[in-house]
Amino acid sequence: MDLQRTFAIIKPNAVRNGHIGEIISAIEREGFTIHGLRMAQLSKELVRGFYIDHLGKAFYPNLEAFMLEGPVVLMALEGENVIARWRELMGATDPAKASAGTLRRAFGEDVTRNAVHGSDAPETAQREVMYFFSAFDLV
Ligand code: DAT
Ligand code: MG
Repeated sequence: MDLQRTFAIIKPNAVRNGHIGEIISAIEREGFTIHGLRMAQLSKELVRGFYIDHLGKAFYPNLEAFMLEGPVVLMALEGENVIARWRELMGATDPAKASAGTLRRAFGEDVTRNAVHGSDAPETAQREVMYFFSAFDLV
């Protein structure tokens, strides 16, 4: 038993293309509990702080511009081994390499515009949930 929490984002392309419902359906079908959820239009500062580990990388400017293109859906998810299972449901970072049936394969356009985010470890999950949600927002 390892009941975990993770942080997920439905990125601007998936929101704009009308895939919020399908992505949330996949989350519910998988049996994860949504304990925080809200929409936001991110700012440069918020994106920088969120992707702090990628700030100096060559792809960062494109990533930042993409994340500012439109509103996103922010979610805190809970479930058995949810960190790895949500990443499995998302698929590989590059949609072209993601397995059939994954969200990035279905809704991603390229490695930058890959439709969804998921934390990669318990420490980052904790940091990312607290970055966007106050305790008050979490049920
Ligand atoms: P993931 O989102 O699968 O955890 P990551 O943490 O390595 O991947 O990178 C964060 C985001 O940055 C990723 O979702 C899309 C973008 N990114 C990563 N590698 C990239 C690359 N080589 N070219 C363009 N964008 C990239
Ligand atoms: Mg990552």
